[in-house]
Amino acid sequence: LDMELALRRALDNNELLLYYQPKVNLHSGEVAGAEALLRWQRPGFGLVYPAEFVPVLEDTGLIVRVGAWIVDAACRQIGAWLRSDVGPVRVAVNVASRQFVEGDLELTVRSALLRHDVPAELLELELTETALMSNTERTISVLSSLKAIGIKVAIDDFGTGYSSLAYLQRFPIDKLKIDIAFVRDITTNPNDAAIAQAIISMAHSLKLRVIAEGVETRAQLEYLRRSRCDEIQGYYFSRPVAPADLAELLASGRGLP
Ligand code: G
Ligand code: G
Ligand code: MN
Ligand code: NA
Repeated sequence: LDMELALRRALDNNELLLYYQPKVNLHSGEVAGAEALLRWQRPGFGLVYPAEFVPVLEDTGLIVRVGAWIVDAACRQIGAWLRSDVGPVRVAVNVASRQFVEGDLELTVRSALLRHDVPAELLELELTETALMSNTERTISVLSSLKAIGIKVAIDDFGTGYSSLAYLQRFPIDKLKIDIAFVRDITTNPNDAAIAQAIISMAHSLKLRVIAEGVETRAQLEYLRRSRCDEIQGYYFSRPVAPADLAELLASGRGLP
């Protein structure tokens, strides 16, 4: 309850902020965009990570208001970069199931793009398989409208839910994000490697792009590159960083060695 009250205040007091973790294209070695990740600068507690409070946001329904703030903050950042030396950066935002059902996600996204004068192509939404499956009709309808204006859609934590790729094909999606669970031991566990490779090849057959998350080592990266994975994200290249640090990284032109 304390946490819920504190979170209600957090939004009004500007205590929430977004960090950005770069995604790298495995074919070109260049930064392909970034994922926005929520942080809470909680007075007296320091920087608090989402594992500690996103579940509370979801359980209380606060995620709908906070989620709208996240979309707006991400678009504001995209716009600021776009009109600076940094240039266009595609940013992925995590969206929770309740945002599709209780909030007007389509209006939220459209107004944020308009307000910050940002092309839809620079915004990507990440949603989990579970979110996709929990309110199928409503979710498909919202995603279709957003896709029609140019928004990209990725399925997060892929492989941990219960959807088949054949079923997923019915949804307007562009990309699959292989869950960290299959990446962690990809070079040592043949089962994980087989699952990752199956996801990559089936995704490509369905004309979807594939990104692997949680890449921490050169060996994992090379394995994924040999498996024709399109992008990676993980501590090996960069942790999630503050906006100024991402801008600096982009300005340096740093890519994969
Ligand atoms: O940044 P970190 O690795 O601690 O994130 C942990 C979890 O919190 C991830 O599953 C991530 O999807 C979730 N998360 C982070 N930022 C957001 C956000 O902006 N919205 C939602 N719904 N979840 C988020
Ligand atoms: O939205 P999603 O569940 O994909 O959130 C990504 C989460 O994974 C974030 O909490 C982020 O901090 C975390 N993460 C990103 N890269 C790595 C990594 O290389 N290793 C580990 N263990 N976690 C990572
Ligand atoms: Mn994500
Ligand atoms: Na994920």
